[in-house]
Amino acid sequence: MKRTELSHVTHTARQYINGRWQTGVTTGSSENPSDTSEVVAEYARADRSQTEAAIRAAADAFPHWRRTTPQRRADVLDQIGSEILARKDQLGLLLAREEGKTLPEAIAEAARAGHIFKFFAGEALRVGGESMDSVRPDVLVDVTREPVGVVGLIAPWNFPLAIPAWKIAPALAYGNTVVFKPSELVPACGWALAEIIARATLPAGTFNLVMGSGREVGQTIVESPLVDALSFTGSVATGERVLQAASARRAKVQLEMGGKNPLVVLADADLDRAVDCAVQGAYFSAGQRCTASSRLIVEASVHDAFVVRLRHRLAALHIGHALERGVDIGPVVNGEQLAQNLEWMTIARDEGAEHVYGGEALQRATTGHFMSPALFLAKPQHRVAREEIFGPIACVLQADDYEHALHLANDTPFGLCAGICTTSLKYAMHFRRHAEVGMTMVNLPTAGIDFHVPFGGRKGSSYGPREQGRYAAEFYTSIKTGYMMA
Ligand code: UN1
Repeated sequence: MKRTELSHVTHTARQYINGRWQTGVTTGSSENPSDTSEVVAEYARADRSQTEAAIRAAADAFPHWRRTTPQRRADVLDQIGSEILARKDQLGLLLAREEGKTLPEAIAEAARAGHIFKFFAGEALRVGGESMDSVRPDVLVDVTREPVGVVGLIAPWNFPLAIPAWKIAPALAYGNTVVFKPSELVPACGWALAEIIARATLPAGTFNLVMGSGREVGQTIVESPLVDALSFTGSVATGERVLQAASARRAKVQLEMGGKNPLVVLADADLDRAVDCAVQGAYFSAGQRCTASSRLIVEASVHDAFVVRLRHRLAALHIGHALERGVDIGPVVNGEQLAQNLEWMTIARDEGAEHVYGGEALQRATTGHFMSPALFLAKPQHRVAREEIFGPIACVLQADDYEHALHLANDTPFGLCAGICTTSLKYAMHFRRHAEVGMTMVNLPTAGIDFHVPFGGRKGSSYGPREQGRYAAEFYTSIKTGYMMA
């Protein structure tokens, strides 16, 4: 294992409020899920009043930031993007230590965050509108976009750089001011991002970082009348609460929540490719992605061959310390998640799903939350085939034919993404049209998406306008229609 000095350092992560680094009311710590003896960060935790101070700072900064020129906003975002890209190895190392993603995956995520800032630097210069003739004589009509105001951004732990980036970058690009709360499991990643943003010399209050519990910090952001828009990525249960609170006070809201994404494998698929898609989509990042393919829906005639090959591939995967070279899957994020995953193993067995492989807690040289990837043969009504697990556990459902596979794919309360492996253009095209999801993938894993196109789902997975790409403007701006006598 390659060990550098940086791979052991404990960071002191402070909050960034109104242009100043601040300690919190309490402190917390984050640990390395690959080696729980290692403290990654001691971080400042806010209470309600410190969170309110950050919100007020953002509200005070808004009138100025909204009037900055697109060039100024583009320069700021470009600078942030450049610094992230220049430091992607270091940021990736921090991410791998704090979240447990393998180092190559973590570095790729850091790079993704940099590219997102660069993309929105360009978008800041391209905020356009429409102009048209009125239905009345001699009247002009135009449609313009304006920033929404203060946006509260609540991010999860599983993409601790990319998801904050795809919320913060468009928020700033379109002239909003930000209160950002990272997950308590990954405060150092949130702080590292904030440090880079702080160096871009934004006016005080334009960007604020507050850390702490969802119950105190998150709830204060969600309920504050000064927060005009809320973007949340996380669990369905929390998302529901955010939605209730936001709609009660009519704040604009965007939610990205769970998934139980299908990967359909048809009889005519390139089976090696299909197994690759399943391994990558279901198990990489320890299955801790809302885009994970946790339901593998396989046509009967290739079912057994697919399961044999997949089982073989799973047995060959290396599970271990996220910084170790050659490791395919790191630990799961914490002890609670591991216990929950192991509980799912019991649930699946008890309800009659057939256990094919894995699902054991693993011992390694360091004490970490390691588990082997698990595979079940399930029935559509099994909980293991219906509920989001957020771990390296997937199940195979057998389908009689394409129509049955499509029916199974859509038979879920979720609708984030859906994949199909086939060599038939007819089925690929039909699936793209009829899958009840926000994103479809043909002969590709369901997880691992591009940063410059819309991201989001339907049904129970998402609420509100899409994130990412040019569509991010729908959430981060408000439309104004202007009429003028010519
Ligand atoms: C990806 O699959 O590349 O929480 C991104 C998640 C998603 C992001 C997935 N919001 O897993």
